[in-house]
Amino acid sequence: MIKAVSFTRIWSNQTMMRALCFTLLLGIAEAGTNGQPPNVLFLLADDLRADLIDSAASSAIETPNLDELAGTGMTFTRAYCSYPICVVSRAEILTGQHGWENGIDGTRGATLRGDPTFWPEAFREAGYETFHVGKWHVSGRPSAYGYTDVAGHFGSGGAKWWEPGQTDWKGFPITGYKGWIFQSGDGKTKYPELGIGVTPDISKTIAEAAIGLLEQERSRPWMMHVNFTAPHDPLMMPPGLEGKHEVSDIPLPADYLPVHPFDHGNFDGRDEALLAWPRTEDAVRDLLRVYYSVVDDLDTQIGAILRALDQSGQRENTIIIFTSDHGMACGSHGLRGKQNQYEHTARVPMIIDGPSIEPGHRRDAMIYLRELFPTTCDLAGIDVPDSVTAKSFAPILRMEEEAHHDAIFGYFTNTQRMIRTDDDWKLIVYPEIGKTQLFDLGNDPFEREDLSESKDEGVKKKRRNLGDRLREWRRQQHDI
Ligand SMILES: [Ca+2]
Repeated sequence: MIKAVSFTRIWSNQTMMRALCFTLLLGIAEAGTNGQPPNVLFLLADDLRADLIDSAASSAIETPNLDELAGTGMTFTRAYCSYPICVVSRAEILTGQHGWENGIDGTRGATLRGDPTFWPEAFREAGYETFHVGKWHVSGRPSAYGYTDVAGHFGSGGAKWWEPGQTDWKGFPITGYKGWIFQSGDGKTKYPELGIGVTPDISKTIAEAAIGLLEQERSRPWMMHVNFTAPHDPLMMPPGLEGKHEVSDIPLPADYLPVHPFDHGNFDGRDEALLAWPRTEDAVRDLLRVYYSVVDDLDTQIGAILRALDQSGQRENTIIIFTSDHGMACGSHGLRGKQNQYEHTARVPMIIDGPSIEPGHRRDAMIYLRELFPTTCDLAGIDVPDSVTAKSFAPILRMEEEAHHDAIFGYFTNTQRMIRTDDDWKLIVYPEIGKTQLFDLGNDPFEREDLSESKDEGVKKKRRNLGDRLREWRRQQHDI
């Protein structure tokens, strides 16, 4: 238990100091159970496809702990990221703003614009303790974003910690998380003994850090962000799961293709280089075998965190959110990586459990990840900061409303723009190559048939309508 001990020690020293001098009175509405403000436990996966955790929609794997959470909470079947890479998506989550508002947008720049209030900052200002655990993938340190304490902080450790010869499960040189290590929140203390880069048991390490925090007595409400690295590459087989999935048992995705039919704007990207072209059936099955195993382990570790929350006696008064920063192709549409607008990547898993949330409901209201920030403020009775432009979907959680948006918009660099409408149609444009795709998601949920050249009058009208709406949105965003 060396890991748990070291994280607990880091945490304890910082928190004891703060507890001694902290006398802020809570200005929070009575939004939780017994008049107590609710805690917020935010569990964020990394590159996790939404279709893997939804047992009600016949998932390819079993995720008993997340299924249990879905049973007590609410599942959103049409939750979306705005921009399918880690940094931009996480910046949207933390600011409650679109990337073109906060400046971390992957198209026009990567410098934070304005002075937005960050998600944990809003809760800290309201009297919460706010914890960061796990992957840190925005600039600076968590303390600059409103986190009062850090445990199990996994971030870039600099060139010193890069070890040549590190490989993924297949023996290929790793290209992601080079030299990342666990460290203290201020980065001054490093823990290379816990592993350099992504390790086979990293989800367990992160979960243990979160559990260490949950086991602490505290007198104030808290928000905890637990950012896993799973199932981001490099994929490593978690201990004990080596034989769980056999390549021959893995079905190919319904949208499998050996090669994407055109350059969608990221053919030369790092993610696409992780799997040889063409993507053979066996290579995709083998990739999915280890990807599924990493998700199995993620589910187990989330189960451990939820058991610790149960044992702490705080479950009843905690809002629990499980989601991912975006999805992943893993062989779907001939792609390996994110950086695309298909459902397997743009859509994210989303389960929300908590006080006053009706158990076991599935909602098809269309929501964005960045809307979690104002939604949790709403649920906790905290004023939404002025800088937040995203719209709370708390009325959906409270069963007061059915619909939230009638269209969702996505983007990636200058190469992809997308609109997905409430009536299940999607238009993707690739401005730099003059290409358009149109999908009837109601009849073609796996986006296998591009209808953009259809002669059917109804379909042509749909294409014009979606094209007009997407252009109008782009004009509003000063994108064209
Ligand atoms: Ca990611």
